[in-house]
Amino acid sequence: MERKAMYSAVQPSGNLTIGNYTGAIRNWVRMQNDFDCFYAIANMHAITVRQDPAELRRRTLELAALYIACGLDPEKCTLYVQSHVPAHAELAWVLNTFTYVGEMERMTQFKDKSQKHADNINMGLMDYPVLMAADILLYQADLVPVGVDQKQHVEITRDIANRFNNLYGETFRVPEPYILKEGAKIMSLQDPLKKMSKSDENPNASVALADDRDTVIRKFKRAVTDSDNEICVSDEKPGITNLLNIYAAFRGCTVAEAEKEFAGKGYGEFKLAVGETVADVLAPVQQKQKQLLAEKDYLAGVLKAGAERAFKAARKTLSKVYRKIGFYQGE
Ligand code: ATP
Ligand code: LTN
Repeated sequence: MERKAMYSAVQPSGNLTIGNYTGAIRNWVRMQNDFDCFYAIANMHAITVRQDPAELRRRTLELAALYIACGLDPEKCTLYVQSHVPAHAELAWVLNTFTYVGEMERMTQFKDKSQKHADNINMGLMDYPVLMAADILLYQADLVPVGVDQKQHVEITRDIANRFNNLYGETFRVPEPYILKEGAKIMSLQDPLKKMSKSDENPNASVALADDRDTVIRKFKRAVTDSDNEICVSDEKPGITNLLNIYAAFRGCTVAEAEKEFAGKGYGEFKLAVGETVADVLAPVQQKQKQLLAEKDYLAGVLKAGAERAFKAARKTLSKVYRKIGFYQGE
Protein backbone atom coordinates (compact mmCIF):
# COMPACT_ATOMS: atom_id res chain seq x y z
CA MET A 1 0.00 0.00 0.00
CA GLU A 2 1.18 3.51 -0.78
CA ARG A 3 2.40 5.39 2.27
CA LYS A 4 0.62 8.58 3.22
CA ALA A 5 2.53 11.82 2.74
CA MET A 6 3.17 14.53 5.26
CA TYR A 7 4.31 18.09 4.59
CA SER A 8 5.29 20.97 6.82
CA ALA A 9 7.73 23.86 7.12
CA VAL A 10 8.97 26.56 9.46
CA GLN A 11 10.24 29.99 8.42
CA PRO A 12 13.85 30.85 9.25
CA SER A 13 12.64 34.26 10.42
CA GLY A 14 13.84 34.43 14.02
CA ASN A 15 14.79 32.42 17.06
CA LEU A 16 12.50 29.45 17.24
CA THR A 17 10.37 29.21 20.38
CA ILE A 18 9.09 26.29 22.40
CA GLY A 19 5.77 26.91 20.57
CA ASN A 20 7.38 26.06 17.23
CA TYR A 21 8.70 22.91 18.84
CA THR A 22 5.53 21.61 20.49
CA GLY A 23 3.16 22.83 17.78
CA ALA A 24 5.20 21.61 14.85
CA ILE A 25 8.67 20.01 14.87
CA ARG A 26 8.08 17.63 17.77
CA ASN A 27 5.10 16.15 15.95
CA TRP A 28 7.03 15.81 12.71
CA VAL A 29 9.55 13.56 14.41
CA ARG A 30 6.82 11.21 15.57
CA MET A 31 5.58 10.67 12.03
CA GLN A 32 8.80 10.05 10.17
CA ASN A 33 8.67 6.26 10.46
CA ASP A 34 5.17 5.87 9.10
CA PHE A 35 4.81 8.58 6.47
CA ASP A 36 6.59 9.94 3.43
CA CYS A 37 7.69 13.16 5.07
CA PHE A 38 8.81 16.40 3.44
CA TYR A 39 9.96 19.15 5.80
CA ALA A 40 11.12 22.45 4.39
CA ILE A 41 12.86 25.56 5.58
CA ALA A 42 10.45 28.19 4.29
CA ASN A 43 12.86 30.96 3.30
CA MET A 44 10.54 32.16 0.52
CA HIS A 45 7.83 32.74 3.10
CA ALA A 46 10.30 34.45 5.42
CA ILE A 47 11.03 37.28 2.96
CA THR A 48 7.41 38.45 3.10
CA VAL A 49 8.75 40.36 6.09
CA ARG A 50 12.04 42.20 5.52
CA GLN A 51 15.04 40.04 6.50
CA ASP A 52 18.71 40.79 6.88
CA PRO A 53 20.38 38.72 4.10
CA ALA A 54 23.35 37.47 6.14
CA GLU A 55 21.08 36.57 9.03
CA LEU A 56 18.61 34.77 6.78
CA ARG A 57 21.42 32.65 5.36
CA ARG A 58 22.77 31.85 8.84
CA ARG A 59 19.31 31.03 10.20
CA THR A 60 18.61 28.71 7.29
CA LEU A 61 21.54 26.51 8.23
CA GLU A 62 20.75 26.79 11.93
CA LEU A 63 17.23 25.61 11.27
CA ALA A 64 18.49 22.64 9.24
CA ALA A 65 20.73 21.71 12.17
CA LEU A 66 17.85 22.18 14.57
CA TYR A 67 15.56 19.88 12.58
CA ILE A 68 18.12 17.10 12.85
CA ALA A 69 18.95 17.92 16.48
CA CYS A 70 15.24 17.60 17.34
CA GLY A 71 15.29 14.07 15.98
CA LEU A 72 14.46 14.29 12.28
CA ASP A 73 16.49 11.70 10.43
CA PRO A 74 17.54 12.83 6.94
CA GLU A 75 17.60 9.18 5.88
CA LYS A 76 13.93 8.82 6.75
CA CYS A 77 12.53 12.16 5.68
CA THR A 78 13.27 14.78 3.08
CA LEU A 79 14.73 17.95 4.58
CA TYR A 80 15.32 20.82 2.20
CA VAL A 81 15.31 24.55 1.58
CA GLN A 82 12.17 25.83 -0.15
CA SER A 83 14.00 28.11 -2.61
CA HIS A 84 16.09 25.15 -3.86
CA VAL A 85 12.99 23.75 -5.56
CA PRO A 86 11.70 26.21 -8.18
CA ALA A 87 8.40 24.33 -8.52
CA HIS A 88 7.12 26.12 -5.39
CA ALA A 89 7.17 29.51 -7.07
CA GLU A 90 5.93 28.00 -10.34
CA LEU A 91 2.89 26.30 -8.85
CA ALA A 92 2.14 29.31 -6.65
CA TRP A 93 1.80 31.40 -9.81
CA VAL A 94 -0.72 28.99 -11.29
CA LEU A 95 -2.66 28.74 -8.04
CA ASN A 96 -2.82 32.53 -7.87
CA THR A 97 -5.24 32.37 -10.77
CA PHE A 98 -7.52 30.09 -8.73
CA THR A 99 -7.52 32.25 -5.60
CA TYR A 100 -9.57 35.37 -4.97
CA VAL A 101 -8.20 38.61 -3.58
CA GLY A 102 -11.07 38.76 -1.09
CA GLU A 103 -10.12 35.38 0.35
CA MET A 104 -6.58 36.53 1.00
CA GLU A 105 -7.69 39.81 2.55
CA ARG A 106 -9.73 37.86 5.10
CA MET A 107 -6.81 35.73 6.36
CA THR A 108 -6.13 36.33 10.05
CA GLN A 109 -2.35 36.16 9.70
CA PHE A 110 -2.42 38.68 6.84
CA LYS A 111 -4.48 41.08 8.95
CA ASP A 112 -2.16 40.64 11.96
CA LYS A 113 1.03 41.02 9.97
CA SER A 114 -0.33 44.01 8.02
CA GLN A 115 -0.85 45.74 11.34
CA LYS A 116 2.58 44.78 12.63
CA HIS A 117 4.38 45.78 9.42
CA ALA A 118 2.19 48.67 8.27
CA ASP A 119 5.12 50.18 6.35
CA ASN A 120 5.55 47.07 4.19
CA ILE A 121 2.25 45.43 3.25
CA ASN A 122 3.71 43.80 0.16
CA MET A 123 2.03 41.47 -2.34
CA GLY A 124 4.03 38.54 -0.98
CA LEU A 125 2.54 39.01 2.47
CA MET A 126 -0.93 38.79 0.99
CA ASP A 127 0.00 35.91 -1.29
CA TYR A 128 1.63 33.94 1.53
CA PRO A 129 -1.19 31.36 1.81
CA VAL A 130 -1.06 30.61 -1.93
CA LEU A 131 2.65 29.82 -1.72
CA MET A 132 1.88 27.64 1.28
CA ALA A 133 -0.84 25.86 -0.71
CA ALA A 134 1.68 25.27 -3.49
CA ASP A 135 4.14 23.78 -0.95
CA ILE A 136 1.60 21.33 0.36
CA LEU A 137 -0.10 20.38 -2.91
CA LEU A 138 3.15 19.77 -4.81
CA TYR A 139 3.91 16.82 -2.55
CA GLN A 140 0.36 15.42 -2.57
CA ALA A 141 0.39 15.63 1.23
CA ASP A 142 -2.35 13.88 3.20
CA LEU A 143 -1.48 15.54 6.49
CA VAL A 144 0.01 18.89 7.49
CA PRO A 145 1.33 18.97 11.07
CA VAL A 146 1.12 22.59 12.29
CA GLY A 147 0.09 24.67 15.30
CA VAL A 148 -3.47 26.01 15.62
CA ASP A 149 -2.54 29.38 14.08
CA GLN A 150 -1.88 27.75 10.70
CA LYS A 151 -5.19 25.87 10.50
CA GLN A 152 -6.82 28.59 8.41
CA HIS A 153 -4.03 28.31 5.84
CA VAL A 154 -4.52 24.57 5.51
CA GLU A 155 -8.25 25.18 5.04
CA ILE A 156 -7.68 27.63 2.18
CA THR A 157 -5.28 25.08 0.68
CA ARG A 158 -8.13 22.57 0.71
CA ASP A 159 -10.45 25.10 -0.97
CA ILE A 160 -7.91 25.85 -3.71
CA ALA A 161 -7.23 22.13 -4.27
CA ASN A 162 -10.93 21.32 -4.52
CA ARG A 163 -11.54 24.24 -6.85
CA PHE A 164 -8.80 23.02 -9.21
CA ASN A 165 -9.86 19.37 -8.99
CA ASN A 166 -13.45 20.27 -9.78
CA LEU A 167 -12.39 22.09 -12.93
CA TYR A 168 -9.69 19.75 -14.23
CA GLY A 169 -10.34 16.38 -12.58
CA GLU A 170 -8.39 14.76 -9.72
CA THR A 171 -5.01 16.49 -9.64
CA PHE A 172 -4.26 17.30 -6.01
CA ARG A 173 -4.76 15.26 -2.90
CA VAL A 174 -6.82 17.36 -0.48
CA PRO A 175 -4.81 17.67 2.76
CA GLU A 176 -5.94 17.76 6.37
CA PRO A 177 -4.33 19.68 9.22
CA TYR A 178 -2.75 17.48 11.86
CA ILE A 179 -2.96 19.24 15.19
CA LEU A 180 -2.26 17.54 18.50
CA LYS A 181 -4.02 18.88 21.57
CA GLU A 182 -1.05 19.31 23.89
CA GLY A 183 1.19 22.16 22.77
CA ALA A 184 -0.75 23.21 19.65
CA LYS A 185 -1.08 26.75 20.96
CA ILE A 186 1.48 27.95 23.47
CA MET A 187 0.72 31.44 24.72
CA SER A 188 3.03 34.33 25.61
CA LEU A 189 4.47 34.15 29.14
CA GLN A 190 3.85 37.88 29.56
CA ASP A 191 0.36 38.05 28.03
CA PRO A 192 -1.25 34.61 28.11
CA LEU A 193 -4.05 35.77 25.83
CA LYS A 194 -1.56 36.25 22.99
CA LYS A 195 0.21 33.50 21.01
CA MET A 196 3.88 32.97 21.86
CA SER A 197 5.71 34.15 18.77
CA LYS A 198 9.31 34.24 17.65
CA SER A 199 8.90 37.84 16.56
CA ASP A 200 7.67 39.20 19.92
CA GLU A 201 9.74 42.23 21.00
CA ASN A 202 9.57 41.37 24.69
CA PRO A 203 12.27 38.73 25.32
CA ASN A 204 10.48 37.51 28.45
CA ALA A 205 7.32 36.69 26.48
CA SER A 206 8.79 33.68 24.74
CA VAL A 207 11.22 30.90 25.53
CA ALA A 208 13.64 30.32 22.69
CA LEU A 209 14.85 26.82 21.91
CA ALA A 210 18.34 28.36 22.16
CA ASP A 211 17.84 29.76 25.70
CA ASP A 212 20.21 28.38 28.34
CA ARG A 213 18.97 26.67 31.48
CA ASP A 214 19.12 29.73 33.76
CA THR A 215 17.30 31.89 31.22
CA VAL A 216 14.55 29.30 30.76
CA ILE A 217 14.03 28.96 34.51
CA ARG A 218 14.08 32.73 35.02
CA LYS A 219 11.51 33.34 32.27
CA PHE A 220 9.10 30.79 33.75
CA LYS A 221 9.61 32.26 37.21
CA ARG A 222 8.53 35.66 35.81
CA ALA A 223 5.60 34.27 33.84
CA VAL A 224 2.41 36.26 34.41
CA THR A 225 -0.14 34.36 36.49
CA ASP A 226 -3.14 35.30 38.61
CA SER A 227 -3.12 35.97 42.33
CA ASP A 228 -4.89 32.95 43.83
CA ASN A 229 -2.90 29.82 44.34
CA GLU A 230 -4.72 26.99 42.65
CA ILE A 231 -3.03 25.06 39.85
CA CYS A 232 -5.80 24.05 37.47
CA VAL A 233 -7.03 24.64 33.93
CA SER A 234 -9.62 27.40 33.75
CA ASP A 235 -10.68 30.22 31.41
CA GLU A 236 -10.15 32.59 34.33
CA LYS A 237 -6.55 31.40 34.71
CA PRO A 238 -4.97 31.68 31.25
CA GLY A 239 -1.43 31.99 32.65
CA ILE A 240 -1.59 28.84 34.77
CA THR A 241 -3.46 26.98 32.00
CA ASN A 242 -0.66 27.85 29.58
CA LEU A 243 2.02 26.65 32.01
CA LEU A 244 0.13 23.38 32.54
CA ASN A 245 -0.05 22.94 28.78
CA ILE A 246 3.67 23.57 28.39
CA TYR A 247 4.48 21.20 31.22
CA ALA A 248 2.30 18.45 29.74
CA ALA A 249 3.77 18.89 26.27
CA PHE A 250 7.35 18.73 27.54
CA ARG A 251 6.75 16.04 30.12
CA GLY A 252 4.81 13.85 27.71
CA CYS A 253 1.76 13.60 29.97
CA THR A 254 -1.79 14.88 29.70
CA VAL A 255 -2.88 18.19 31.18
CA ALA A 256 -5.13 16.30 33.62
CA GLU A 257 -2.13 14.32 34.87
CA ALA A 258 -0.16 17.55 35.27
CA GLU A 259 -3.03 19.11 37.28
CA LYS A 260 -3.07 16.11 39.57
CA GLU A 261 0.70 16.19 40.08
CA PHE A 262 0.61 19.81 41.26
CA ALA A 263 -2.67 19.81 43.18
CA GLY A 264 -2.15 21.60 46.49
CA LYS A 265 1.35 22.84 45.55
CA GLY A 266 2.39 26.50 45.34
CA TYR A 267 3.03 28.59 42.21
CA GLY A 268 6.75 28.95 42.98
CA GLU A 269 7.35 25.22 43.07
CA PHE A 270 5.19 24.69 39.97
CA LYS A 271 6.94 27.36 37.88
CA LEU A 272 10.33 25.95 38.80
CA ALA A 273 9.22 22.45 37.77
CA VAL A 274 7.98 23.75 34.40
CA GLY A 275 11.27 25.59 33.82
CA GLU A 276 13.38 22.58 34.74
CA THR A 277 11.35 20.21 32.62
CA VAL A 278 11.63 22.44 29.56
CA ALA A 279 15.36 23.05 30.14
CA ASP A 280 15.97 19.29 30.45
CA VAL A 281 14.43 18.71 27.01
CA LEU A 282 16.25 21.63 25.39
CA ALA A 283 19.78 20.86 26.64
CA PRO A 284 20.52 17.80 24.45
CA VAL A 285 18.88 19.47 21.43
CA GLN A 286 21.13 22.53 21.82
CA GLN A 287 24.21 20.38 22.20
CA LYS A 288 23.42 18.33 19.11
CA GLN A 289 22.64 21.46 17.07
CA LYS A 290 25.97 23.01 18.01
CA GLN A 291 27.77 19.86 17.00
CA LEU A 292 25.98 19.77 13.64
CA LEU A 293 26.73 23.42 12.92
CA ALA A 294 30.40 22.58 13.14
CA GLU A 295 29.85 20.08 10.30
CA LYS A 296 28.82 22.47 7.54
CA ASP A 297 29.68 20.00 4.74
CA TYR A 298 27.42 17.39 6.25
CA LEU A 299 24.54 19.86 6.49
CA ALA A 300 25.09 21.09 2.95
CA GLY A 301 25.02 17.46 1.78
CA VAL A 302 21.76 16.73 3.59
CA LEU A 303 20.11 19.80 2.06
CA LYS A 304 21.39 19.00 -1.42
CA ALA A 305 20.13 15.41 -1.29
CA GLY A 306 16.83 16.66 0.16
CA ALA A 307 16.39 19.23 -2.61
CA GLU A 308 16.99 16.57 -5.26
CA ARG A 309 14.36 14.26 -3.79
CA ALA A 310 11.92 17.11 -3.32
CA PHE A 311 12.56 18.38 -6.84
CA LYS A 312 11.58 15.04 -8.36
CA ALA A 313 8.36 14.71 -6.38
CA ALA A 314 7.39 18.33 -7.01
CA ARG A 315 8.16 18.22 -10.72
CA LYS A 316 5.79 15.31 -11.18
CA THR A 317 2.85 17.28 -9.78
CA LEU A 318 3.81 20.48 -11.59
CA SER A 319 4.01 18.70 -14.89
CA LYS A 320 0.55 17.22 -14.32
CA VAL A 321 -0.81 20.69 -13.55
CA TYR A 322 0.81 22.21 -16.63
CA ARG A 323 -0.72 19.48 -18.78
CA LYS A 324 -4.18 20.02 -17.32
CA ILE A 325 -4.19 23.77 -17.76
CA GLY A 326 -2.82 23.57 -21.29
CA PHE A 327 0.82 24.65 -21.00
CA TYR A 328 2.75 23.26 -23.95
CA GLN A 329 5.57 21.06 -22.60
CA GLY A 330 7.08 19.72 -25.81
CA GLU A 331 6.21 16.35 -27.32
P1 ATP B 1 6.36 34.64 13.37
O1 ATP B 1 5.96 35.21 14.68
O2 ATP B 1 7.71 35.09 12.89
O3 ATP B 1 5.29 34.71 12.33
P2 ATP B 1 5.89 31.99 14.45
O4 ATP B 1 6.56 31.86 15.77
O5 ATP B 1 4.43 32.15 14.44
O6 ATP B 1 6.60 33.10 13.60
P3 ATP B 1 6.06 30.17 12.20
O7 ATP B 1 7.31 29.99 11.43
O8 ATP B 1 5.01 31.03 11.60
O9 ATP B 1 6.36 30.72 13.64
O10 ATP B 1 5.45 28.77 12.59
C1 ATP B 1 6.09 27.53 12.51
C2 ATP B 1 5.23 26.46 13.08
O11 ATP B 1 5.13 26.60 14.50
C3 ATP B 1 3.79 26.45 12.57
O12 ATP B 1 3.34 25.12 12.43
C4 ATP B 1 3.03 27.13 13.67
O13 ATP B 1 1.67 26.73 13.72
C5 ATP B 1 3.76 26.64 14.90
N1 ATP B 1 3.65 27.59 16.00
C6 ATP B 1 4.08 28.89 15.99
N2 ATP B 1 3.82 29.48 17.19
C7 ATP B 1 3.21 28.53 17.95
C8 ATP B 1 2.69 28.52 19.29
N3 ATP B 1 2.76 29.59 20.07
N4 ATP B 1 2.16 27.37 19.76
C9 ATP B 1 2.10 26.27 18.98
N5 ATP B 1 2.55 26.21 17.71
C10 ATP B 1 3.10 27.32 17.20
N1 LTN C 1 3.29 29.31 7.09
C1 LTN C 1 3.90 28.35 7.94
C2 LTN C 1 5.20 27.82 7.42
C3 LTN C 1 4.92 27.04 6.22
C4 LTN C 1 4.18 25.83 6.15
C5 LTN C 1 4.17 25.47 4.78
C6 LTN C 1 3.56 25.02 7.10
C7 LTN C 1 5.29 27.37 4.94
N2 LTN C 1 4.85 26.42 4.10
C8 LTN C 1 3.52 24.32 4.35
C9 LTN C 1 2.91 23.87 6.64
C10 LTN C 1 2.89 23.53 5.30
C11 LTN C 1 4.05 28.90 9.29
O1 LTN C 1 4.18 28.14 10.11
N3 LTN C 1 4.00 30.16 9.48
